[in-house]
Amino acid sequence: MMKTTALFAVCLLFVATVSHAAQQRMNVLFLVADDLNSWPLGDQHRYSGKVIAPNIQKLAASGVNFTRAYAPSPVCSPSRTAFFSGVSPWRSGHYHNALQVNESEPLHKALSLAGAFKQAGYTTIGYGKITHGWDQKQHWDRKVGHKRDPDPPNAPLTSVGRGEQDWGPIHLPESQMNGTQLANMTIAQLRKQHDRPFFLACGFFNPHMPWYVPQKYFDLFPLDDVKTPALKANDLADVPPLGVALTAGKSKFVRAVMDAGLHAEAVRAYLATTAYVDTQVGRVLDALDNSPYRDNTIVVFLSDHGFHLGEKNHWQKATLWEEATHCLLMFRVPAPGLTPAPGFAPAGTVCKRFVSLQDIYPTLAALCNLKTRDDLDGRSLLPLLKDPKAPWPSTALTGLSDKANPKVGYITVRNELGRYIRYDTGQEELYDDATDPREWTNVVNDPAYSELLARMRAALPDTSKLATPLPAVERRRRAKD
Ligand SMILES: [Ca+2]
Repeated sequence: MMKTTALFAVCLLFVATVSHAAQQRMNVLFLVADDLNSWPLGDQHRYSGKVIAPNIQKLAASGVNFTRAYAPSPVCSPSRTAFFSGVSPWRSGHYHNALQVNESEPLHKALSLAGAFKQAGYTTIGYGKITHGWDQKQHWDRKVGHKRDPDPPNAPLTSVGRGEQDWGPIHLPESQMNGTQLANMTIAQLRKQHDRPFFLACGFFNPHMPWYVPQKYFDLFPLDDVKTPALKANDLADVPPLGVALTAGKSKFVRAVMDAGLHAEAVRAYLATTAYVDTQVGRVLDALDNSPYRDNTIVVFLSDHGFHLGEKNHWQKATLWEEATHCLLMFRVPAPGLTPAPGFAPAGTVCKRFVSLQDIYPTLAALCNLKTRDDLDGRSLLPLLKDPKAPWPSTALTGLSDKANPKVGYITVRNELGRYIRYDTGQEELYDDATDPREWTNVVNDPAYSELLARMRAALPDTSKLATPLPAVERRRRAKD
Protein backbone atom coordinates (compact mmCIF):
# COMPACT_ATOMS: atom_id res chain seq x y z
CA MET A 1 0.00 0.00 0.00
CA MET A 2 2.80 2.33 1.04
CA LYS A 3 4.56 1.51 -2.19
CA THR A 4 1.46 2.28 -4.27
CA THR A 5 0.95 5.57 -2.46
CA ALA A 6 4.58 6.53 -3.02
CA LEU A 7 4.31 5.67 -6.69
CA PHE A 8 1.09 7.67 -6.92
CA ALA A 9 2.82 10.63 -5.28
CA VAL A 10 5.71 10.38 -7.72
CA CYS A 11 3.23 10.27 -10.59
CA LEU A 12 1.40 13.31 -9.22
CA LEU A 13 4.69 15.15 -8.88
CA PHE A 14 5.52 14.21 -12.47
CA VAL A 15 2.16 15.45 -13.73
CA ALA A 16 2.52 18.63 -11.70
CA THR A 17 6.03 19.21 -13.09
CA VAL A 18 4.86 18.63 -16.66
CA SER A 19 1.89 20.91 -16.23
CA HIS A 20 4.11 23.53 -14.55
CA ALA A 21 6.48 23.26 -17.49
CA ALA A 22 3.54 23.69 -19.87
CA GLN A 23 2.50 26.80 -17.95
CA GLN A 24 6.01 28.19 -18.20
CA ARG A 25 6.05 27.88 -21.95
CA MET A 26 4.51 30.84 -23.66
CA ASN A 27 1.47 30.42 -25.87
CA VAL A 28 1.28 32.38 -29.10
CA LEU A 29 -1.70 34.21 -30.54
CA PHE A 30 -0.85 35.01 -34.16
CA LEU A 31 -3.21 37.46 -35.89
CA VAL A 32 -3.02 38.36 -39.57
CA ALA A 33 -4.95 40.95 -41.59
CA ASP A 34 -5.07 40.80 -45.37
CA ASP A 35 -4.08 43.78 -47.54
CA LEU A 36 -4.04 46.18 -44.59
CA ASN A 37 -1.67 49.04 -45.35
CA SER A 38 0.18 51.21 -42.86
CA TRP A 39 -2.54 53.88 -42.53
CA PRO A 40 -3.41 52.88 -38.94
CA LEU A 41 0.12 53.98 -37.99
CA GLY A 42 -0.87 57.61 -38.49
CA ASP A 43 1.99 58.49 -40.87
CA GLN A 44 0.80 61.77 -42.38
CA HIS A 45 2.92 61.28 -45.50
CA ARG A 46 0.89 58.19 -46.35
CA TYR A 47 -2.58 59.25 -45.23
CA SER A 48 -3.72 62.30 -43.33
CA GLY A 49 -7.40 61.38 -42.90
CA LYS A 50 -9.16 59.65 -40.04
CA VAL A 51 -8.56 55.92 -39.62
CA ILE A 52 -10.60 53.96 -37.08
CA ALA A 53 -8.56 51.07 -35.69
CA PRO A 54 -8.67 51.47 -31.89
CA ASN A 55 -8.08 47.81 -31.11
CA ILE A 56 -5.00 47.45 -33.25
CA GLN A 57 -3.74 50.72 -31.80
CA LYS A 58 -4.49 49.48 -28.28
CA LEU A 59 -2.48 46.36 -28.96
CA ALA A 60 0.38 48.54 -30.22
CA ALA A 61 0.14 50.54 -27.00
CA SER A 62 0.48 47.36 -24.95
CA GLY A 63 3.55 46.01 -26.74
CA VAL A 64 6.22 46.97 -29.26
CA ASN A 65 5.03 48.48 -32.52
CA PHE A 66 7.43 48.11 -35.44
CA THR A 67 6.44 51.14 -37.48
CA ARG A 68 8.98 50.35 -40.17
CA ALA A 69 7.98 46.80 -41.02
CA TYR A 70 8.06 45.58 -44.61
CA ALA A 71 6.71 42.57 -46.43
CA PRO A 72 9.12 40.06 -48.01
CA SER A 73 6.85 40.33 -51.06
CA PRO A 74 3.96 42.72 -51.79
CA VAL A 75 1.55 39.88 -52.67
CA CYS A 76 -0.30 37.39 -50.47
CA SER A 77 1.18 34.02 -51.36
CA PRO A 78 4.91 34.83 -51.47
CA SER A 79 4.71 37.10 -48.41
CA ARG A 80 2.91 34.52 -46.31
CA THR A 81 5.06 31.68 -47.60
CA ALA A 82 8.16 33.66 -46.68
CA PHE A 83 7.18 34.51 -43.11
CA PHE A 84 5.71 31.07 -42.45
CA SER A 85 8.54 29.03 -43.98
CA GLY A 86 11.51 31.17 -43.00
CA VAL A 87 12.61 31.12 -46.65
CA SER A 88 12.78 34.47 -48.45
CA PRO A 89 11.37 34.89 -51.97
CA TRP A 90 14.89 35.52 -53.32
CA ARG A 91 15.95 32.10 -52.01
CA SER A 92 12.78 30.15 -52.82
CA GLY A 93 11.97 31.80 -56.17
CA HIS A 94 8.41 32.31 -54.94
CA TYR A 95 7.85 35.95 -55.95
CA HIS A 96 4.20 36.04 -56.97
CA ASN A 97 0.86 34.30 -56.59
CA ALA A 98 0.20 31.14 -58.59
CA LEU A 99 3.81 30.03 -58.95
CA GLN A 100 4.72 26.36 -58.53
CA VAL A 101 5.86 26.35 -54.92
CA ASN A 102 6.44 22.58 -55.10
CA GLU A 103 9.30 23.26 -57.51
CA SER A 104 11.26 25.15 -54.88
CA GLU A 105 13.93 23.06 -53.20
CA PRO A 106 14.42 25.40 -50.23
CA LEU A 107 10.66 25.28 -49.58
CA HIS A 108 10.75 21.48 -49.78
CA LYS A 109 13.29 21.45 -46.99
CA ALA A 110 11.54 24.09 -44.89
CA LEU A 111 9.49 23.46 -41.78
CA SER A 112 6.51 25.76 -41.36
CA LEU A 113 6.25 27.95 -38.30
CA ALA A 114 3.26 25.84 -37.20
CA GLY A 115 5.42 22.74 -37.74
CA ALA A 116 8.17 24.16 -35.53
CA PHE A 117 5.64 24.73 -32.74
CA LYS A 118 4.09 21.30 -33.24
CA GLN A 119 7.50 19.69 -33.06
CA ALA A 120 8.06 21.51 -29.76
CA GLY A 121 4.93 19.96 -28.28
CA TYR A 122 2.51 22.80 -28.90
CA THR A 123 -1.08 22.39 -30.01
CA THR A 124 -1.32 24.18 -33.36
CA ILE A 125 -4.64 25.67 -34.35
CA GLY A 126 -5.31 27.89 -37.34
CA TYR A 127 -8.45 29.69 -38.45
CA GLY A 128 -8.80 31.60 -41.69
CA LYS A 129 -6.17 32.85 -44.12
CA ILE A 130 -2.73 32.35 -42.66
CA THR A 131 -0.76 30.82 -45.49
CA HIS A 132 -1.65 30.87 -49.17
CA GLY A 133 -0.34 28.21 -51.53
CA TRP A 134 2.31 26.73 -49.22
CA ASP A 135 0.01 25.32 -46.58
CA GLN A 136 1.78 22.41 -44.80
CA LYS A 137 -1.58 21.15 -43.52
CA GLN A 138 0.07 18.33 -41.58
CA HIS A 139 1.56 20.88 -39.19
CA TRP A 140 -1.83 21.93 -37.85
CA ASP A 141 -3.72 19.95 -35.22
CA ARG A 142 -6.79 21.86 -36.26
CA LYS A 143 -7.20 24.09 -39.29
CA VAL A 144 -10.24 25.80 -40.77
CA GLY A 145 -9.72 27.96 -43.85
CA HIS A 146 -11.40 31.27 -44.62
CA LYS A 147 -14.42 31.70 -46.86
CA ARG A 148 -15.07 34.82 -48.83
CA ASP A 149 -18.40 36.33 -47.84
CA PRO A 150 -21.01 35.96 -50.59
CA ASP A 151 -21.45 38.98 -52.84
CA PRO A 152 -24.63 40.95 -52.19
CA PRO A 153 -27.36 39.67 -54.53
CA ASN A 154 -27.43 42.97 -56.43
CA ALA A 155 -23.63 43.24 -56.83
CA PRO A 156 -21.80 45.08 -58.23
CA LEU A 157 -22.90 47.88 -55.95
CA THR A 158 -20.78 50.56 -57.64
CA SER A 159 -20.76 51.78 -61.22
CA VAL A 160 -17.07 50.76 -61.52
CA GLY A 161 -17.49 47.40 -59.78
CA ARG A 162 -16.16 44.35 -61.55
CA GLY A 163 -15.03 41.06 -60.06
CA GLU A 164 -13.66 41.60 -56.58
CA GLN A 165 -13.22 45.33 -57.17
CA ASP A 166 -16.45 46.56 -55.67
CA TRP A 167 -17.76 47.84 -52.36
CA GLY A 168 -20.91 48.64 -50.45
CA PRO A 169 -23.07 47.49 -47.54
CA ILE A 170 -23.26 43.74 -47.13
CA HIS A 171 -26.62 41.96 -47.00
CA LEU A 172 -25.52 39.60 -44.20
CA PRO A 173 -25.81 40.33 -40.50
CA GLU A 174 -22.35 40.90 -39.04
CA SER A 175 -22.64 37.69 -37.02
CA GLN A 176 -22.76 35.67 -40.24
CA MET A 177 -19.70 37.23 -41.82
CA ASN A 178 -16.68 34.98 -42.13
CA GLY A 179 -14.37 37.34 -40.23
CA THR A 180 -16.79 37.36 -37.31
CA GLN A 181 -16.97 33.58 -37.33
CA LEU A 182 -13.18 33.20 -37.49
CA ALA A 183 -12.98 35.47 -34.46
CA ASN A 184 -15.65 33.38 -32.73
CA MET A 185 -13.67 30.17 -33.27
CA THR A 186 -10.50 31.78 -31.99
CA ILE A 187 -12.33 33.12 -28.94
CA ALA A 188 -13.74 29.64 -28.26
CA GLN A 189 -10.17 28.29 -28.12
CA LEU A 190 -9.18 31.04 -25.69
CA ARG A 191 -12.04 29.97 -23.41
CA LYS A 192 -10.94 26.33 -23.42
CA GLN A 193 -8.65 24.55 -21.03
CA HIS A 194 -5.48 23.62 -22.89
CA ASP A 195 -3.21 20.93 -21.47
CA ARG A 196 -0.34 21.92 -23.74
CA PRO A 197 0.92 25.32 -24.85
CA PHE A 198 -0.77 26.53 -27.99
CA PHE A 199 0.09 28.28 -31.20
CA LEU A 200 -3.27 29.80 -32.16
CA ALA A 201 -3.47 31.65 -35.46
CA CYS A 202 -6.34 33.64 -36.91
CA GLY A 203 -6.10 35.18 -40.37
CA PHE A 204 -8.79 37.60 -41.50
CA PHE A 205 -9.51 38.07 -45.20
CA ASN A 206 -10.34 41.77 -44.65
CA PRO A 207 -9.66 44.43 -45.78
CA HIS A 208 -8.96 42.51 -48.98
CA MET A 209 -11.40 43.47 -51.74
CA PRO A 210 -14.36 43.36 -52.23
CA TRP A 211 -15.23 45.78 -49.43
CA TYR A 212 -18.63 44.49 -48.39
CA VAL A 213 -19.23 45.24 -44.70
CA PRO A 214 -22.27 46.31 -42.67
CA GLN A 215 -23.59 49.82 -43.29
CA LYS A 216 -22.68 50.89 -39.76
CA TYR A 217 -18.97 50.73 -40.69
CA PHE A 218 -19.55 53.03 -43.67
CA ASP A 219 -21.49 55.37 -41.37
CA LEU A 220 -18.36 55.83 -39.24
CA PHE A 221 -16.94 57.87 -42.13
CA PRO A 222 -19.20 60.66 -43.40
CA LEU A 223 -18.24 60.96 -47.06
CA ASP A 224 -17.64 64.72 -46.91
CA ASP A 225 -14.98 64.16 -44.25
CA VAL A 226 -13.12 61.40 -46.06
CA LYS A 227 -9.71 62.45 -47.30
CA THR A 228 -8.03 60.79 -50.26
CA PRO A 229 -4.30 60.09 -50.27
CA ALA A 230 -2.06 62.76 -51.78
CA LEU A 231 -1.29 62.06 -55.44
CA LYS A 232 1.28 63.52 -57.79
CA ALA A 233 0.28 64.14 -61.40
CA ASN A 234 2.34 62.04 -63.84
CA ASP A 235 4.02 60.29 -60.93
CA LEU A 236 5.00 57.43 -63.24
CA ALA A 237 6.78 59.67 -65.76
CA ASP A 238 10.14 59.02 -64.06
CA VAL A 239 9.56 55.31 -63.42
CA PRO A 240 11.32 52.84 -65.74
CA PRO A 241 9.19 50.64 -68.06
CA LEU A 242 9.33 47.52 -65.89
CA GLY A 243 8.03 49.52 -62.93
CA VAL A 244 5.22 51.05 -64.98
CA ALA A 245 4.37 47.56 -66.27
CA LEU A 246 3.54 46.46 -62.71
CA THR A 247 0.67 48.96 -62.68
CA ALA A 248 -0.66 48.02 -66.11
CA GLY A 249 -3.40 45.70 -64.91
CA LYS A 250 -4.84 48.21 -62.47
CA SER A 251 -4.40 51.63 -64.09
CA LYS A 252 -7.70 51.33 -66.00
CA PHE A 253 -9.56 50.70 -62.77
CA VAL A 254 -7.92 53.74 -61.17
CA ARG A 255 -8.99 55.82 -64.17
CA ALA A 256 -12.55 54.49 -63.91
CA VAL A 257 -12.72 55.30 -60.17
CA MET A 258 -11.35 58.81 -60.71
CA ASP A 259 -13.51 59.53 -63.77
CA ALA A 260 -16.64 58.41 -61.89
CA GLY A 261 -15.69 60.69 -58.98
CA LEU A 262 -15.60 57.70 -56.63
CA HIS A 263 -12.13 58.04 -55.12
CA ALA A 264 -13.36 59.24 -51.72
CA GLU A 265 -16.08 56.57 -51.74
CA ALA A 266 -13.50 53.86 -52.41
CA VAL A 267 -11.23 55.17 -49.66
CA ARG A 268 -14.23 55.23 -47.31
CA ALA A 269 -14.98 51.59 -48.15
CA TYR A 270 -11.38 50.61 -47.38
CA LEU A 271 -11.55 52.50 -44.08
CA ALA A 272 -14.91 50.87 -43.27
CA THR A 273 -13.52 47.40 -43.92
CA THR A 274 -10.45 48.23 -41.86
CA ALA A 275 -12.74 49.28 -38.99
CA TYR A 276 -14.62 45.98 -39.35
CA VAL A 277 -11.46 43.86 -39.13
CA ASP A 278 -10.22 46.00 -36.24
CA THR A 279 -13.46 45.19 -34.41
CA GLN A 280 -12.87 41.45 -34.88
CA VAL A 281 -9.25 41.75 -33.75
CA GLY A 282 -10.53 43.62 -30.69
CA ARG A 283 -13.01 40.87 -29.85
CA VAL A 284 -10.22 38.28 -29.93
CA LEU A 285 -7.87 40.42 -27.84
CA ASP A 286 -10.62 41.12 -25.29
CA ALA A 287 -11.24 37.38 -25.02
CA LEU A 288 -7.51 36.82 -24.44
CA ASP A 289 -7.39 39.54 -21.79
CA ASN A 290 -10.36 37.95 -20.02
CA SER A 291 -8.83 34.46 -20.15
CA PRO A 292 -6.29 32.67 -17.95
CA TYR A 293 -3.87 32.95 -20.88
CA ARG A 294 -3.49 36.73 -20.75
CA ASP A 295 -0.18 36.65 -18.92
CA ASN A 296 1.49 33.76 -20.74
CA THR A 297 0.53 34.42 -24.33
CA ILE A 298 2.67 36.30 -26.82
CA VAL A 299 0.56 38.27 -29.27
CA VAL A 300 1.75 38.98 -32.80
CA PHE A 301 -0.29 41.10 -35.16
CA LEU A 302 0.67 41.72 -38.77
CA SER A 303 -0.64 42.52 -42.21
CA ASP A 304 0.75 40.52 -45.12
CA HIS A 305 1.66 43.62 -47.19
CA GLY A 306 0.36 47.10 -47.99
CA PHE A 307 -2.17 48.53 -50.42
CA HIS A 308 -2.45 51.29 -53.04
CA LEU A 309 -5.59 53.39 -53.36
CA GLY A 310 -4.71 55.41 -56.43
CA GLU A 311 -1.15 56.40 -55.55
CA LYS A 312 1.16 55.98 -58.55
CA ASN A 313 -1.91 55.34 -60.68
CA HIS A 314 -2.24 51.94 -59.03
CA TRP A 315 -4.75 49.91 -57.06
CA GLN A 316 -4.19 47.10 -54.55
CA LYS A 317 -0.68 45.59 -54.35
CA ALA A 318 2.15 43.97 -56.34
CA THR A 319 4.48 46.95 -56.68
CA LEU A 320 7.79 47.66 -54.97
CA TRP A 321 6.88 51.10 -53.62
CA GLU A 322 6.07 52.11 -50.08
CA GLU A 323 2.30 51.71 -50.46
CA ALA A 324 2.48 47.99 -51.25
CA THR A 325 5.52 47.00 -49.19
CA HIS A 326 5.02 48.81 -45.86
CA CYS A 327 2.86 46.80 -43.47
CA LEU A 328 1.96 46.40 -39.81
CA LEU A 329 3.88 44.33 -37.28
CA MET A 330 3.55 44.40 -33.51
CA PHE A 331 4.44 42.08 -30.66
CA ARG A 332 3.24 41.87 -27.07
CA VAL A 333 5.39 39.74 -24.80
CA PRO A 334 3.83 39.55 -21.36
CA ALA A 335 4.79 37.87 -18.11
CA PRO A 336 2.60 36.87 -15.16
CA GLY A 337 1.23 40.00 -13.55
CA LEU A 338 3.39 42.17 -15.70
CA THR A 339 3.18 43.57 -19.18
CA PRO A 340 5.74 43.45 -20.62
CA ALA A 341 8.01 40.68 -19.39
CA PRO A 342 11.06 41.75 -17.37
CA GLY A 343 13.88 42.90 -19.59
CA PHE A 344 11.54 43.82 -22.41
CA ALA A 345 10.81 47.33 -23.64
CA PRO A 346 7.89 49.05 -21.90
CA ALA A 347 4.36 48.81 -23.25
CA GLY A 348 3.74 51.28 -26.03
CA THR A 349 7.29 51.22 -27.33
CA VAL A 350 7.67 52.29 -30.94
CA CYS A 351 10.58 50.72 -32.77
CA LYS A 352 11.66 52.61 -35.87
CA ARG A 353 14.29 50.15 -37.01
CA PHE A 354 13.64 48.71 -40.47
CA VAL A 355 12.45 45.15 -40.08
CA SER A 356 10.69 42.52 -42.17
CA LEU A 357 7.89 40.02 -41.72
CA GLN A 358 10.69 37.60 -42.57
CA ASP A 359 11.94 38.27 -39.04
CA ILE A 360 8.82 36.85 -37.36
CA TYR A 361 9.84 33.18 -37.52
CA PRO A 362 13.28 33.59 -35.94
CA THR A 363 11.76 35.96 -33.36
CA LEU A 364 9.10 33.50 -32.22
CA ALA A 365 11.66 30.69 -32.31
CA ALA A 366 13.85 32.71 -29.93
CA LEU A 367 10.97 33.80 -27.67
CA CYS A 368 9.57 30.25 -27.33
CA ASN A 369 12.89 28.36 -27.35
CA LEU A 370 11.96 26.39 -30.43
CA LYS A 371 14.51 24.10 -31.94
CA THR A 372 14.77 25.45 -35.44
CA ARG A 373 17.03 25.09 -38.39
CA ASP A 374 19.93 27.45 -38.73
CA ASP A 375 19.03 28.38 -42.30
CA LEU A 376 16.10 30.64 -41.50
CA ASP A 377 16.14 33.90 -43.41
CA GLY A 378 15.32 36.95 -41.34
CA ARG A 379 16.69 37.99 -37.97
CA SER A 380 15.33 37.56 -34.48
CA LEU A 381 13.81 40.84 -33.29
CA LEU A 382 14.51 39.89 -29.69
CA PRO A 383 17.19 42.61 -29.23
CA LEU A 384 14.69 45.23 -30.44
CA LEU A 385 11.88 43.88 -28.28
CA LYS A 386 14.19 44.55 -25.34
CA ASP A 387 15.67 47.81 -26.58
CA PRO A 388 14.09 49.47 -29.65
CA LYS A 389 17.33 51.33 -30.30
CA ALA A 390 19.59 48.29 -30.10
CA PRO A 391 22.26 48.09 -32.83
CA TRP A 392 20.54 46.65 -35.87
CA PRO A 393 21.30 46.33 -39.58
CA SER A 394 18.30 48.47 -40.38
CA THR A 395 17.26 47.34 -43.83
CA ALA A 396 14.25 45.56 -45.27
CA LEU A 397 14.13 43.73 -48.58
CA THR A 398 11.09 43.00 -50.73
CA GLY A 399 11.01 40.76 -53.80
CA LEU A 400 8.50 40.45 -56.63
CA SER A 401 8.21 39.10 -60.15
CA ASP A 402 5.97 40.10 -63.04
CA LYS A 403 4.22 37.75 -65.43
CA ALA A 404 5.27 40.08 -68.23
CA ASN A 405 8.94 39.39 -67.41
CA PRO A 406 8.74 35.95 -65.77
CA LYS A 407 12.41 35.00 -65.63
CA VAL A 408 13.61 37.82 -63.39
CA GLY A 409 13.02 38.50 -59.71
CA TYR A 410 12.85 42.17 -58.84
CA ILE A 411 14.07 43.43 -55.50
CA THR A 412 13.93 46.59 -53.43
CA VAL A 413 15.84 47.69 -50.37
CA ARG A 414 14.35 50.11 -47.85
CA ASN A 415 16.25 51.77 -45.02
CA GLU A 416 16.55 55.14 -43.25
CA LEU A 417 18.11 56.65 -46.36
CA GLY A 418 15.25 55.78 -48.66
CA ARG A 419 14.33 53.19 -51.24
CA TYR A 420 16.22 51.60 -54.08
CA ILE A 421 14.54 49.30 -56.61
CA ARG A 422 16.27 47.05 -59.07
CA TYR A 423 14.05 45.52 -61.72
CA ASP A 424 16.47 44.27 -64.27
CA THR A 425 19.71 45.30 -65.92
CA GLY A 426 19.73 49.05 -66.16
CA GLN A 427 16.25 49.65 -64.72
CA GLU A 428 16.36 51.19 -61.28
CA GLU A 429 14.60 53.64 -59.00
CA LEU A 430 15.96 55.65 -56.11
CA TYR A 431 14.03 57.74 -53.58
CA ASP A 432 15.54 59.96 -50.92
CA ASP A 433 13.64 59.58 -47.66
CA ALA A 434 14.87 62.91 -46.26
CA THR A 435 13.37 65.04 -49.04
CA ASP A 436 10.81 62.74 -50.66
CA PRO A 437 9.12 60.37 -48.18
CA ARG A 438 6.21 59.89 -50.59
CA GLU A 439 8.55 58.47 -53.25
CA TRP A 440 7.42 60.92 -55.90
CA THR A 441 10.73 61.73 -57.55
CA ASN A 442 13.03 59.04 -58.87
CA VAL A 443 16.54 60.48 -58.47
CA VAL A 444 18.46 57.50 -59.81
CA ASN A 445 19.84 59.57 -62.71
CA ASP A 446 20.50 62.72 -60.68
CA PRO A 447 24.28 63.15 -60.16
CA ALA A 448 23.56 64.90 -56.86
CA TYR A 449 22.48 61.52 -55.51
CA SER A 450 25.35 59.40 -56.81
CA GLU A 451 26.64 58.76 -53.31
CA LEU A 452 23.20 57.71 -52.06
CA LEU A 453 22.83 55.47 -55.11
CA ALA A 454 26.16 53.78 -54.40
CA ARG A 455 25.20 53.17 -50.77
CA MET A 456 21.80 51.78 -51.66
CA ARG A 457 23.19 49.52 -54.38
CA ALA A 458 25.66 48.20 -51.82
CA ALA A 459 22.79 47.42 -49.42
CA LEU A 460 21.27 45.05 -51.95
CA PRO A 461 22.26 41.39 -51.91
CA ASP A 462 24.28 40.12 -54.86
CA THR A 463 21.56 40.15 -57.52
CA SER A 464 23.32 37.44 -59.51
CA LYS A 465 22.53 35.10 -56.63
CA LEU A 466 18.82 35.84 -56.43
CA ALA A 467 16.65 32.82 -57.15
CA THR A 468 14.90 33.05 -60.49
CA PRO A 469 11.10 32.98 -60.23
CA LEU A 470 9.46 29.57 -60.11
CA PRO A 471 7.39 28.56 -63.12
CA ALA A 472 3.78 29.76 -63.09
CA VAL A 473 0.97 27.37 -62.30
CA GLU A 474 -0.48 26.37 -65.64
CA ARG A 475 -4.14 26.60 -65.00
CA ARG A 476 -6.72 28.59 -66.83
CA ARG A 477 -8.10 30.35 -63.85
CA ARG A 478 -7.72 33.80 -62.47
CA ALA A 479 -5.01 33.81 -59.81
CA LYS A 480 -6.78 34.44 -56.55
CA ASP A 481 -5.02 36.45 -53.92
CA1 LIG B 1 7.43 59.77 -59.78
